[in-house]
This record gives sequence, structure tokens and C-alpha cells, in this order.
Amino acid sequence: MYFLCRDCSHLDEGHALACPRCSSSRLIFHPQLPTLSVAHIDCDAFFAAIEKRDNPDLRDKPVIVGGGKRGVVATCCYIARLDGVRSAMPMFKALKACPNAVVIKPNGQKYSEASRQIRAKLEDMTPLVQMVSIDEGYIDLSGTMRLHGRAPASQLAALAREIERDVGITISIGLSGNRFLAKMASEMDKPRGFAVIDPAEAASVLGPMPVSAIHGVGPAFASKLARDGFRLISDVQSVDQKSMIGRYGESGQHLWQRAHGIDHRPVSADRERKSVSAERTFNEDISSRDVLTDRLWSVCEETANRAKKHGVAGYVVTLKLKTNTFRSLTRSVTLLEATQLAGTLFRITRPLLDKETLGGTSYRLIGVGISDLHPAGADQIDLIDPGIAKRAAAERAVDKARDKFGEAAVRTGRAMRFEQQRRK
Ligand code: TTP
Ligand code: MG
Repeated sequence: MYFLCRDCSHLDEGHALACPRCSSSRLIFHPQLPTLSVAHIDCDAFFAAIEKRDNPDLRDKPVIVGGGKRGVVATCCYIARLDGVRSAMPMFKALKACPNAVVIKPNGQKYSEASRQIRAKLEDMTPLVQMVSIDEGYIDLSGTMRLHGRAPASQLAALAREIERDVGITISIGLSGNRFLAKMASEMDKPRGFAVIDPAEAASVLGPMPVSAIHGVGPAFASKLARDGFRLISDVQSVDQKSMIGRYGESGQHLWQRAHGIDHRPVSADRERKSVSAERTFNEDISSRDVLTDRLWSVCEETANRAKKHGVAGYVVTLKLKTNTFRSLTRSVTLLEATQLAGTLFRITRPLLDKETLGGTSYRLIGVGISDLHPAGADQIDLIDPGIAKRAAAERAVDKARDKFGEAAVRTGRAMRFEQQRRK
């Protein structure tokens, strides 16, 4: 057994109760501490933590960060979470659950600055850093032992202390051998956590968790799995890979692999291109859901075309809207497999748009983007809809025809309706 002291980074063999160097009792134990090198870092209650840092009076109070009375909760501190407040909850509901919460409007500039500071600290350790959102990222510290004179686990403990000291907020760290397991680990011990999963123990650690704990398994797929008897990850582990492929195609294969802790995605520091997107500002503000849905389709096609041109696919799909009062909002969904297909982008973003058009708000801009980019594989499959393989083939056939005969060679019904409206 090995232990790591989170207060002085000392890593040694044994079963100490307190650190022999600094007497701290903040120790973690794991036999693979000296060897594992892929980590996921996620800030705790990020926006709320920054607000507490900047106003110490808020320290012991429940804090919610979000927009006005009609808005939603962006995040809240862990004190407010005790009352059941959660991200994306309507503000009126959050205030009902936690009436004495202090509500603060988001200050994007401050959060971006903290995010930049954190990224810089990670990049001081290795260039293999991949930030996937404003407050989380992956780092692959393989081969850095000699350069830094200590194991990745020790470097990460030091990183957490440095971020507390210099940025003024806490992070949670998950250490493992691949991205998926590192992310699962970082969620296990939040806040101010440090958890380790050795890929060899993945099956037993993941087994008791619900299938929905696997990133990319959305509510629709989870309920389909439940109907088929797959509620826990151990249910997926109990069948062989072939039968999962038989039931759900490539989606079944990916699910089976994740259930066994397998993830071949590398931590890729793609510094050149972080995202691909397309957006459109309207001549007149639009509140009709149907019209917005048509515009959504055309930005999905444009984004997909750009992604195909660059040969990339993205794991995160983002819908962007700007209201007639210039309020910007973004909604993101993470997929289990990267996509570059317009059909998938549309299926993912349409329900997000539907939610935002419930109140009859007028919008002046719509956009769709993909991020967490990777080189596109031959076939991008996502778990939400196993029928994707057929549609992917159809979409590629359309692309081929367009390459050969020009853009107008193949037009979807939706795009034609859009053009007819524009002509009118
Ligand atoms: P998260 O990392 O999902 O949440 P968090 O950092 O607030 O809390 P946790 O300790 O559980 O990691 O998201 C990072 C920030 O992104 C969050 O502070 C606010 C913002 N955000 C939104 O604006 N809307 C959302 O729906 C979510 C989930 C996050
Ligand atoms: Mg976070």
C-alpha cells in the first residue's frame, strides 16, 4: 500500500495514520498511487466559490449564482446544495427550497480570469492539458516523473494547494489511467476531493452505480436501458460485449467498454482549434418556435459542414441563443461519442431550444457549436440514438453528392422551407 499526504505531497509506502513529514492526517491510500498519471480536475461550485472568495461575508451563507427571478441557477455553493438547490433549477424553485440564499448575478469575466490562471498552472506541469469547460480539464502526466522529480499524484496534490493559495478556490482531483475513469473519480470525493481509480479495479468500483452515471448516457437512453433490465453498471458488466452490440449496435459496445472502465480517448492538447460553430443573427427578432427550429437546422448543417471540412468531431454540443435584450445563454450536452453530423447536432439541440422557447422570449441570434474536438473517425456513433449509423451513412451520401454536383444538388426539406420563407 502507498499513501500520499495532500498537505506536503509526501508519497511513501506504508499505512501511516499521520504524515511522517508534516503530521497532517489528510492522507489518501492506494496501491497504484506512484504509477497512475491521467487526471481530471474540476473546480468545486466554481462560480459560487469565486463569489465567496471575493466577499468573505458570504463564506458561511448559502450562495446561488444565476440570473434574475425568471432565470435559472447557474450553480450554488455546497451549503445551498444541502437544501436541494441544483444547477439549471428555475430560480423561484431554488428560492423556495432555500429562502435565505444570497443570489448573485454571474460575472463571466471574473470566472474566465480564474479559469485562465488554472489552465496556466496545469500547462506549467505538461503541455498535455485539455480543458473541456470553464472549470474542468484533463491532464496526462505520463513521463513527467523525471522532470518534476516526483510522481503525478504528488504533483497533483501540490497543484491543488497552489490553486487554493493563488486562485482562492478549491478543486477536486480524479486520478486514474484514462479520461473516463479520471472523471468518474473526480466526482466521487467532491468538494476538495482526491480520489483514485485503478483501471484494474474499475469494474468493482463502477458496478453499484446507475448506468446514468456514465457520462453521455442521457435520460432517454437510460430509461431504454432500464426497460431492458440494465439499471446498474453491474447489469451491463454481467453480459458479454457481443450481446450489447447485438442490442444497441456500436452504442452498446461503447457502453460495455465504459462499464468496464475502458476509454481509448487520449488527452489531446489541441491548441489550434478548440471548437467549430456557426451562428446567425436575424434581421428581425424571432419568437416562433417553428421558425427558430428551421434556423436551428441551418446552423446545425453549417457547423457540420465546417467540422467535416476540418476532419473533426466534438464530444460537447452547445446551443447558443441571444435574446432581444442581448442576454446570451448557452446550453451544452456531452456525448459519449464525438459527432460531426448535422442530424445529430439537430437532435441534441432541438430539445434544448424547445425548453428555451416555452416562455415566448424573442431571440436575435442562434448558434450551434461543437467542442472537445477529436479527429473524426470513419463512423461517429452516439449513444442517445443507436439508429445513427444509418443516418450517418445517408448524410455522407448527401455530402458526396454535394461535393460532386454543388450545394444545390441535395436539399433537405427543412432547408428548402427556410429558403422559401426567406424569399417571401
Ligand atoms: P460544474 O463543474 O458542473 O459545477 P460547479 O463547479 O458549480 O459545481 P461542482 O462542485 O459540482 O463541480 O460547472 C462549472 C460552472 O459552470 C458552474 O460553477 C456554473 C456553470 N454552469 C452553468 O452556468 N449552468 C449549468 O447548468 C451548469 C451545470 C454549470
Ligand atoms: Mg465544477
